[in-house]
Amino acid sequence: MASTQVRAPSSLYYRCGKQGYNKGAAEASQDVKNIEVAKVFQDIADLLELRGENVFKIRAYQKAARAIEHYPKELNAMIDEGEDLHSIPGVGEAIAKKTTELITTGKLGYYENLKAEFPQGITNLLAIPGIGPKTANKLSSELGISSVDELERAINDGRVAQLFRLGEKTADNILHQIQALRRKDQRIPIGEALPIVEEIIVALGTIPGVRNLTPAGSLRRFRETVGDIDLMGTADNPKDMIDAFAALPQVSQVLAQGSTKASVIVSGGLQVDLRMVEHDSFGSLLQYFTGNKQHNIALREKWHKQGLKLSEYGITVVATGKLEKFATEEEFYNRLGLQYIPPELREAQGEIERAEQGAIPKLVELSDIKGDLHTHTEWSDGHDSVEELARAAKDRGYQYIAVTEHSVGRGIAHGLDMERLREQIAEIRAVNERLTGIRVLTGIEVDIRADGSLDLPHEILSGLDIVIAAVHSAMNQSEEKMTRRVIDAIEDPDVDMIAHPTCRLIGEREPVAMDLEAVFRAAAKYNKIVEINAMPDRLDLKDTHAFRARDLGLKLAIGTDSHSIAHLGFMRFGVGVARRAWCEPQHILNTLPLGELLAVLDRSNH
Ligand code: DGT
Ligand code: CA
Ligand code: CA
Repeated sequence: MASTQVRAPSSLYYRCGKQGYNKGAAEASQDVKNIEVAKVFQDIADLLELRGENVFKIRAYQKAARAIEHYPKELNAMIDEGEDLHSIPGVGEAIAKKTTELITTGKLGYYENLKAEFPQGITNLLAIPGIGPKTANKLSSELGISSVDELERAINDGRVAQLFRLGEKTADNILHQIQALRRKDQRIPIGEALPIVEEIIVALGTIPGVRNLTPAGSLRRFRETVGDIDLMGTADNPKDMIDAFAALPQVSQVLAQGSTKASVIVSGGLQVDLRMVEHDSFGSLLQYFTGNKQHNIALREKWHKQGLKLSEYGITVVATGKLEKFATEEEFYNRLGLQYIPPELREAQGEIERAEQGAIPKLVELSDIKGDLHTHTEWSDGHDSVEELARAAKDRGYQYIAVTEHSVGRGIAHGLDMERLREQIAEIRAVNERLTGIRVLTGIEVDIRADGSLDLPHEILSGLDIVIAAVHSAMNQSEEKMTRRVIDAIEDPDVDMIAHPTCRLIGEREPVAMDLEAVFRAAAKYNKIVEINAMPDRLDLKDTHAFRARDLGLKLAIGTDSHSIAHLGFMRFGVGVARRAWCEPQHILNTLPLGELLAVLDRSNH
């Protein structure tokens, strides 16, 4: 596929641009991912809307698309295992049938026929966030645009601006979204990359004589997206490892293969580089390839002046030519008179100076986390029951978990109104009576309406253990309006925490226009918590924002926004963001034990 297409919905392989890699059609039947199925149903909904179809029919496809996109298990695996797709909420008879056709044949007849009714390429335009059927139709019929590239050209030469009433602004906004999509095309969110590399590590870990398999590079530093995966390891016989690596079933193309290193492309188009050294040199290797580049260059230049040469093999004393090897990174940093620097801090942002002073803090770790403050269950758009979630939280060693469904407000699937929230509170009480060793907190993720008011009244909010407020609609408001809107929520005495403050979706939706500094100052003034949302496609606050929030002394909490028990595992991505923001346990509220947490949440103390 040409890199000129942005998430071309007519194709199932939307992230192949960078390597120019394309799967053979014969593979399609085994490997249609949930996100790709969701895309097809979203397209169908868009095309039906374009055709002016009945709104319930359109909604059914939208709902199915959302449910499938967030479903914790791959549908192709479910079909292979003979599992019933009806068990997925929002998937009825007709959709299950279409899904099966799509996954087993790689094509959906209904979709192909529907597309044939419209100008070619219109779904390419609909795939751009912010372009609805009306706009797409106009661009297609009046300007003859059928691809993202053509659209970009038409924006740049002013034709798009001429077409719309709010010309310049609309055109600018579209361009912005195109650029965001392009970026996503080239970098993979960490949430997708980490499971891929973990699978590879498990597969290679069974080979005799292998040790130290560790991802390096941006993945180890927990950057929110990665350009490729750098995998390091040591082995008694490196050649065996390299051969096994190149022969993995995940590998679709071998780019290079030598005796100690190899580069491959795995399904989805991601490049993985493996490097092997001898056991006693692992520390230097890992340090060198963890980066980032600026961190390494700064170290190298500083110690070069002191007569040491740093490389992936070790440290050479220039005067004698002697190479010192390091089995661990700790020994490597200590040899330079430095405190160990955690990978998340290696961004050339002053960490080397701090390490010289012995002033690197002890960063928060996953094991410090005592509970999750942001989750959904089957009561709204989640997948599991309150009790299942509570048991899973207990299994993770948590002391508490807050159930925070969406409120009923517009645009959110199955939001709770007062009455259903009351029913849920009763169920949570019952679960708390049945279970020991875990406390389920009552809560809500209440919608902040466009005018800044909350979607549920004080009457019900005041009785909850935790009230999270968040924006889910009218995201195109002006900076001034959006800032005011969120600060209104912060000022509301019922609100404890602001969730995913910027509303961005990595590579898909730009952050809302908002004066984050003003929001932070309001949160500080009213002593409100700001979330680091750990969902890997959100990571919101992001690292630099969380750094600033911590600096301002704000209370931060890491929430997974889980929609199933599997998502509780997202916590590590939030911890990664917090570590990149130099957070220690004391900066993260949900490192507190239950009693202390409840004291902080007690609104009579605010
Ligand atoms: P990415 O893959 O774009 O997400 O970012 P990284 O940081 O993983 O970069 P990558 O894969 O190009 O290289 C991995 C690490 O190897 C990088 O963080 C530092 C090290 N490295 C790469 N090139 C150089 C270089 O020219 N000099 C030095 N000192 N280190 C380098
Ligand atoms: Ca990399
Ligand atoms: Ca690399």
